[in-house]
Amino acid sequence: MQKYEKLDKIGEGTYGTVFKAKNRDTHEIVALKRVRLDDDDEGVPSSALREICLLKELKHKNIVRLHDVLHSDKKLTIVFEHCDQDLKKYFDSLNGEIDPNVVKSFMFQLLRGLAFCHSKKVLHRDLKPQNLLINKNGELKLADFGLARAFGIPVKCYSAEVVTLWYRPPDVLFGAKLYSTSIDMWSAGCIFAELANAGRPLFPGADVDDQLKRIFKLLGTPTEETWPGIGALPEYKPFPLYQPTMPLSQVVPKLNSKGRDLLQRLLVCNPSLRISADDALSHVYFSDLSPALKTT
Ligand code: Z3R
Repeated sequence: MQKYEKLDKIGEGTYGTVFKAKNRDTHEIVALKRVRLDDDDEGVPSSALREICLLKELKHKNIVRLHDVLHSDKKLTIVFEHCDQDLKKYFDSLNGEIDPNVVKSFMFQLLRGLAFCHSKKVLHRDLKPQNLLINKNGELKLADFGLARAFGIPVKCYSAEVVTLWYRPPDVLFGAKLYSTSIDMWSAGCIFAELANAGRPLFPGADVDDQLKRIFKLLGTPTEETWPGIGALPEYKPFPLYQPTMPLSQVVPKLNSKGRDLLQRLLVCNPSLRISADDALSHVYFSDLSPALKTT
């Protein structure tokens, strides 16, 4: 830890506090994430350490680089690339307006980061605006990839803040334990709608029941016909049979019809029918994205 000079606190994540810091030798600015585990006295499980070390190899322009893992005195600090701000803070600066080209660019970069990690069989499992980081030059990077598998997703953050349910798909809300890449695609859909609405969350549920009710009221309640096996999920309970009500044109009025089509393919209750990150990147919504952005 002598290697880094701690500067200001930049965030409170699910697993611990994030600080801006400077490498004393290279003067490089980094983000230090001090991970606190439920059972601090037990030290860091070796399985978690192995998982985290594997994440050092996950190198992509849309993934926040994991530079180093510091483990001493049973404490764990992860050294990440530093970015200017997170998407949550960016939303707060918007005053309710966002350029549709920025929505498209951020969404493309989010999907490109997801496609890369999914191709390596790494899931995020807790995507939300707070772990999407952006730089002044318009780059977007996904933070905390793979940490959920290493540490699990707690009910409460270490700071006693409740972990948000807003980006969780219905299969996970019904207790599905066999996670697949489709979990991140649902979260990407929720974030897409939130981007298009300049930071207004799509499904701001207060608890699991309220979360599912908000989803089904918009998309219609799934049945054994639309989602075979739904009734066998560990925490399944029946809901009123809502019919899809509002057209998406009223939910995301600023998003064009191509964007709404992509959103519709992300927000599919049956996880096996949700679009993949690779297919989403080829969607016609992105056909007019500036070629410079597609290659950077
Ligand atoms: C890695 C992991 C989590 C975070 C990292 C890097 N950087 C973060 S959170 C961050 C957050 C801000 S600036 C940098 S904020 O000022 O917008 N809250």
